[in-house]
Amino acid sequence: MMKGVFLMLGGNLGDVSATFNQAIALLNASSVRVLRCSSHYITPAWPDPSQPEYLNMAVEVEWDGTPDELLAITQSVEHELGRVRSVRNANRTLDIDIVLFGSKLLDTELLQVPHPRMHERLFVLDPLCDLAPDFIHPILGEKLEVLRLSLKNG
Ligand code: A4P
Ligand code: MG
Repeated sequence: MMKGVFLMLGGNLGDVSATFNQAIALLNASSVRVLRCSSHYITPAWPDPSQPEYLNMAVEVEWDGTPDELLAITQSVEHELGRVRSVRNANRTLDIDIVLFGSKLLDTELLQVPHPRMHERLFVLDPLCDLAPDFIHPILGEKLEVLRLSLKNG
């Protein structure tokens, strides 16, 4: 079983908190097991803060398959919960990103892991540090909590 797999959930349309609960139920009903959940964070929309605020949360999952198989499941959950893909950074009911897959590095057409922008985003690092502040970023070689504090303190 693969541990240290972290997903980032985000959304800014509809009742996002309810959508998160449904997403967790759908993941658990598939072959993904949700182990731990962060708090919910209300965050300004990036890059355009005039858009509706987001709710973000991180979850740690246990997963026995490949990263591509996990992506297929997270995308089907997004789809089932009303996500319509349009332009990049469009408002959405639910986005699920695979932010970390243990210490694995992936850079394919389908999947970049660690998520290439995770260390620039408090809306990712705040929830993630609820769960794994001491996890070492596999490229940057720093603890997530150190990355979070340096971003927060500019
Ligand atoms: N993809 C590549 N790597 C990954 C990964 N690690 N996890 C590919 C998931 N997917 C990955 O994603 C487009 C393609 O990225 C997928 O087909 C997959 O093969 P998408 O979910 O359709 O599009 P997107 O989410 O609009 O694009 P992207 O690049 O994921 O956007 P970001 O950078 O994740 O930003 N503001 C706040 N406050 N909170 C947010 O959560 N999220 C975004 C999305 C913008 N602003 C936000 C938030
Ligand atoms: Mg996405």
